[in-house]
Amino acid sequence: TKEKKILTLAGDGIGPEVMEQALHVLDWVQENSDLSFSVEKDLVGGASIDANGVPLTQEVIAKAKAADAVLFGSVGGPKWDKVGFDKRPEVGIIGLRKELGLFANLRSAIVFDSLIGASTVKPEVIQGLDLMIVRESTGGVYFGEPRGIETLPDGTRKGVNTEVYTSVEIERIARVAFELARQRQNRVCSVEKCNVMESGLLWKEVVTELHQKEYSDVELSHMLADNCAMQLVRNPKQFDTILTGNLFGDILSDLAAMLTGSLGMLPSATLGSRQANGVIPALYEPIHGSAPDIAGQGKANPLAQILSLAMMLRYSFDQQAISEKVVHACEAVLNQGLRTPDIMSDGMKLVGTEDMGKAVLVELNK
Ligand code: NAD
Ligand code: K
Ligand code: MN
Repeated sequence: TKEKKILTLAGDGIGPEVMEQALHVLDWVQENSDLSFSVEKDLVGGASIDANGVPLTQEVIAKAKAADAVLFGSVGGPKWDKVGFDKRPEVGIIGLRKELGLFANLRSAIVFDSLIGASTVKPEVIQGLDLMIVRESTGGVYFGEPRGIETLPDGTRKGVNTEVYTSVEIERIARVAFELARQRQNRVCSVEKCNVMESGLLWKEVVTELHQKEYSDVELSHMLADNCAMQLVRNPKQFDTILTGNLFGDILSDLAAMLTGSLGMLPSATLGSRQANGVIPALYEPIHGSAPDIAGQGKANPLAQILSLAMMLRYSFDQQAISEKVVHACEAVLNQGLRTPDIMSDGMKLVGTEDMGKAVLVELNK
């Protein structure tokens, strides 16, 4: 099979520590399948500021565009707090999203049986949970015009933001959700507030039309965003794939993440539109940041980074079986009672980043 190009950008803080473990897993995948990868490593964020003076170089942008997928770590840290707003490490990830046109943010909430106690929600409500939120992330009220703060003639001040979605933006994100659902349980729940917002009305119309035209094999339902928030807490297992806009997706995906109770366990992906060469630009990263408070101590949880790699295998390279094998290996080490400090509980065995990564490899080799 054709060699796939992967660009890895580990970034700052715990980024390189957890990336190292993910790369061991990637080596294993290469040795134990007919897949072959060329892996290129480069700098982003604070690490790039230190080496190149900017958080994201043109060279890295070009490499990312030429890659089949980007595996990203995390950027940021107190060391770079004093650089200008437009030069801060976080521009590394924001710039990549913009340059690659990554408009679809995918966040999954998976609950592993052995970590059920880490959630504040009753075990029976979340046991076996596996849901995916597809959030539009380059449009909506965070970007709509007009925006700003103005002072009216009578001295009253007014803050304005505008929710804007075009049919083109809605259709392309809906497409991502439908395609994804086909690789999952084939169910999409589209979430808006069409009862009070015209943009929501258009959203529902466009999603319904696209569904009828091209995706009628997928089960589609609609839900108002406030009800969705309630349902996510009441009975999250009713959902497979949730499709929603930027604002509601921001809030609902944080809510869904906390159903699982552990930041160090959660992977994510951001995707763009299929290019002329057939490649869908994609960046995979853990949802957690660079965790400066524990960086350099060898105790970061590498599982979110490894699970981000599993997402890459599934959604960029269509390798469901190997992807599941990696997820199951992570599950198995948790079942053995191995825990990094962030997920530690009574009676479990405390391990560091390195040992957690090694244990995953031992499982994979079984
Ligand atoms: P954070 O996710 O880095 O850390 C929050 C808390 O969770 C910390 O106590 C940290 O120790 C812990 N934690 C996070 N990941 C962990 C892991 N894998 N294992 C064990 N514990 C873990 O969020 P923050 O503290 O708000 O931000 C720190 C820096 O990261 C900031 O500069 C922020 O801008 C950046 N950040 C970057 C990204 C990204 O690269 N996409 C995302 C979020 C935050
Ligand atoms: K990250
Ligand atoms: Mn948010």
